[in-house]
Amino acid sequence: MSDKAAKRAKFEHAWTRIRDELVGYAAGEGMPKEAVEWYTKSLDYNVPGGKLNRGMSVVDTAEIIKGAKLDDDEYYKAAILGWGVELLQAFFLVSDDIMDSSITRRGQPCWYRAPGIGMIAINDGFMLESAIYYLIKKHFRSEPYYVDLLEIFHETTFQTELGQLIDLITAPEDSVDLNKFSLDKHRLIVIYKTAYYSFYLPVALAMYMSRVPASYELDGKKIEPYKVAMDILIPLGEYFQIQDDFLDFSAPPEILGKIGTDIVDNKCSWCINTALAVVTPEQRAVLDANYGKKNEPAAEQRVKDVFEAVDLRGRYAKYEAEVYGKLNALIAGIPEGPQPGTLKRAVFTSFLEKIYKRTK
Ligand code: DMA
Ligand code: MG
Ligand code: MG
Ligand code: MG
Repeated sequence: MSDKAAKRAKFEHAWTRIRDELVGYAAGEGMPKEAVEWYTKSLDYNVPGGKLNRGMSVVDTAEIIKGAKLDDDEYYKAAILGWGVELLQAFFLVSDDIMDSSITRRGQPCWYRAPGIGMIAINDGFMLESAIYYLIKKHFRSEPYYVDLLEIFHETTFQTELGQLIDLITAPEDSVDLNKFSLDKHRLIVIYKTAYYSFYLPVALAMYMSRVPASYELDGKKIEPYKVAMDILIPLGEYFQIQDDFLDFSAPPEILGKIGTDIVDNKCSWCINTALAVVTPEQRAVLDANYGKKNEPAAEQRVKDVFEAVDLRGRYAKYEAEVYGKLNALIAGIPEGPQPGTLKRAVFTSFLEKIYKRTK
């Protein structure tokens, strides 16, 4: 087994324990067998099947900050926070797929489309979120940073929901107006809907757990490590969502695990914004007439043809090479010393390497 596969297996093993704690709670409350089985099925279906970048970044960050292997207790604590991020993600995805009318996720039907589920999926989403706070209370209640954990989960949840709101109201179902899109609007949407919870949250959780203080001195300079982390993780998250937008258009669903819906859903995505900046008047007319059209596969195909004609793939490759250089330069500028318990550049390079040139 490769090092990477072993790490993933260890993290997945922690999930079986966490899942049993959650199911045990529902059973211990005297819930009927059917309810316990329903919750178990929802947890199994929605939480563990993804790439686990977010969750494993909590463990990786804690280890990098410590500068040594985590002991068993430290590992399990970091894994609980990591799976907390994955639970939050599962909650967002279950609801996102309903709101985006998506078909598949992680190579299987979206939860609300799975047999016998339907709109009960909304409550299942809430129960995925509530699991986070059950776990944190159980395992971190007596830690001095308990309130920090609660606050960061709550704040990033609120930020993500604001992001989802602007994502959705910028994409009305019944009125397509491409003049309303811009890369500035896109940046605001993706920072709120993706960057805070996917990038800042995992790293900040590991920093709290590792007792990284709000500020410290390095070579006579005052460092505010949470701010330093935010300043690099937000652009990293923006890059990640641009990848998501590009893959929505370009990736084969059998590799991506989901069928793209951005064109049909009238989304203010990186693809449409990038195309709008370079199209001819004729191509623009095609986009105006065919973007955001439901149940019209031919219309979606015409939009895709324009995306190909303006070489969106080449433009994306150029963007990715450039942003990779810029992010590495930003990371190189992060002040770091040898002291354990302080921020290290490897936290960010490790995260960047997880996503660079991803195809799913
Ligand atoms: C993802 O936006 C944001 C959240 C908070 C789930 P999206 O709809 O582009 O995600 P996906 O492409 O995975 O449906
Ligand atoms: Mg979606
Ligand atoms: Mg969405
Ligand atoms: Mg997407």
